[in-house]
Formats: sequence, C-alpha cells, structure tokens
Amino acid sequence: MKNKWLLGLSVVALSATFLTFGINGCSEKKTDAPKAQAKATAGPTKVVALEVDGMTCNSCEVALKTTLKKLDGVKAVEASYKENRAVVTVNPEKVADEQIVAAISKLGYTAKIKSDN
Ligand SMILES: [Cu+2]
Repeated sequence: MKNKWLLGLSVVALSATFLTFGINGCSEKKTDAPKAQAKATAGPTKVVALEVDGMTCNSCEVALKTTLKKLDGVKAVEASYKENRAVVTVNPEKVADEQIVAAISKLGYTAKIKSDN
C-alpha cells in the first residue's frame, strides 16, 4: 500500500531532523581540570579574584583564559564557569585590575573584582 510507504519515509525524515538538532557546540563537556600555570615571569606577583557572570561552558572559560593571557603582565589565569569566577595572577606593575575587567567585558561577560589588595 502506498500510504504505508509514505509513512515510513516521513519517520526517516523526522529522525534525521532530531539528529541534526541534537548537535550543540556550546554544551560540550571536557574533563580536564584547570591546571595551575607555572609560568616564571619576573617582577612582583598579585592575585586578582574576580566574579564573572555570563560564562556557560568550557569554551567560555577557554575564551576568557586566552584573552587574558594575551595581556602584558598576566602570568596565569584560572576560570570556572560553574563557579562564576576567575583567578588571575598578574604583575601589578604591568597590568591594572581595571584592564582585566575591561578585557573580560569586551568578551561579553560581566566581571567584578572580589578582593582588593
Ligand atoms: Cu560557552
């Protein structure tokens, strides 16, 4: 019967649609924990703790780390989207807290300094 054949065809088409929508680039899970950056840079060291809103996945953490590490004076960056925070180790003679906040804001996240020292 022709109707049965058509029904089978639409089931196949429907399955293909679900498969396509199942792929979501921003929800991928990686298991590697943030490693402490042991980059030896001369000069004084200061740790800046920030509250960061807007990160939703590992890609957001990577984007934040990559951007901040490009700043001169940033020695190490740790970020957690689950805890909405970032910890940045800097040379305070080279980079100001405000520059870190500004760089994070440029990415589209909201950053607030937790500790001032
Ligand atoms: Cu993301």
